[in-house]
Amino acid sequence: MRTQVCIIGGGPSGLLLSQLLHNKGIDTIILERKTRDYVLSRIRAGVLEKGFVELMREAGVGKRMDAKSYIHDGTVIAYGNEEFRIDFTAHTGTPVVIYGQTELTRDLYDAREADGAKLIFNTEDVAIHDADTDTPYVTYTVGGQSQRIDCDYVAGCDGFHGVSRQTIPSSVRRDYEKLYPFGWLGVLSETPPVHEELVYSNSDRGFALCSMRNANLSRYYIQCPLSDSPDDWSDGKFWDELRRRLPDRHAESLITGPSIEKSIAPLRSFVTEPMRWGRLFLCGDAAHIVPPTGAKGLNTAASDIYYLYHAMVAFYHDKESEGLDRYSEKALARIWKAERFSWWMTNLLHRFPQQIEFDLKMQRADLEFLRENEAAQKVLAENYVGLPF
Ligand code: RFL
Ligand code: PHB
Repeated sequence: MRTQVCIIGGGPSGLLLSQLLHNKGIDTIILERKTRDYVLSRIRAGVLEKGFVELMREAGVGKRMDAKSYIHDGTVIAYGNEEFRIDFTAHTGTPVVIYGQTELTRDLYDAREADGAKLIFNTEDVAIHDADTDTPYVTYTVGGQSQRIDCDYVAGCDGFHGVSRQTIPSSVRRDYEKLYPFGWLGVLSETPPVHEELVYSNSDRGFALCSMRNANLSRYYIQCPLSDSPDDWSDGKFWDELRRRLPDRHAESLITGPSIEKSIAPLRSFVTEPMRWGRLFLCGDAAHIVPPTGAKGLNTAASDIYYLYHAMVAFYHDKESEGLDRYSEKALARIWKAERFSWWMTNLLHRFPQQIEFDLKMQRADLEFLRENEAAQKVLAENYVGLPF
């Protein structure tokens, strides 16, 4: 088989790139290790930046998102029993959009399938060959049969555990990583959200986040030890712990119900450089991970896709290769700023095992400064709604 761009990974990054390129007459094949249902069962992001929303619209897949999403003009930050609000729209003119990654991925699959896209599921042993030459190709196995795809370019959109990043020789690649000494236990429940906006809470017992997908679907998270498993947390134990980590007024109005999903995610900051090796381009989680505290993961994937899509269109339509040559540099410049913001939000809001009294005083001073200082709130708002592409 032959295609112009072989895309490894059928998550949001791979699907969005494929859809955008297809609209510009550029042919792609997507190889996905799992099934569509499996990809759609992963509950992940919920907050979209304007840039992501605009890219979905540009891809022609914004209709359901525009009808079903919620606009949030601000967020609540709590510490102990105190709370304050940061008004994104007042500070930046831009709100954020609440629309689940599951829904967005479903929209992209529906659009790709309606266009007859070449989407190959259950692929095994995917390997990228000769990416540093002009004739790269990808091999894989499906249903016991070995296959080969020749292509102009490979887009590595296969997430943190994929093969694309590993294809870049260690003599070329440099990884930067920070692991945090806790995870997030997430619960999805068919209950009305405790508040109309997200609540990020720093409590003595650890971090908690109240988020949502719609008027009757709530998403809650609490910081937990990495050694915990979801089985250690009955629904009752989770709700009790969440209540204890929220200001009284939210704890009292929290409506609980059975969980419909419960999982633990470790927290990590990670960046690999460069994001391009020859004809291989890394996008999204394949190249970088942020701790979810700033809601940046999926949104950083969107800026990668934006740069790569425009670079590929310039190359195929106008024989202009500068965008491809500068892809890694441009993508990384934005990524590092999102890394900084996510790291800062994580430090501001979590309890760390090694924290001494002094560190706690610093955290509290940081929160009080943010509460009182308009300029500090503006900085948070600008980062939260997304820096320009
Ligand atoms: P994905 O979604 O991991 O998709 C990669 C796909 O590649 C496939 N794959 C392979 N396919 C073929 N061959 C191989 N060898 C392969 N290896 C892997 C996988 O099966 C998968 O389908 O990466 P992508 O597309 O780059 O998307 C990234 C986002 O999923 C991720 O950044 C966000 O979910 C992060 N994130 C959040 N981001 C936000 O912007 N806002 C949020 O509010 C937000 N909340 C979150 C989050 C992530 C979380 N977890 C669980 C890590 C909340 C949580 C709890
Ligand atoms: C979510 O709704 O899943 C969510 C929202 C905000 C975050 C992280 C996750 O910072």
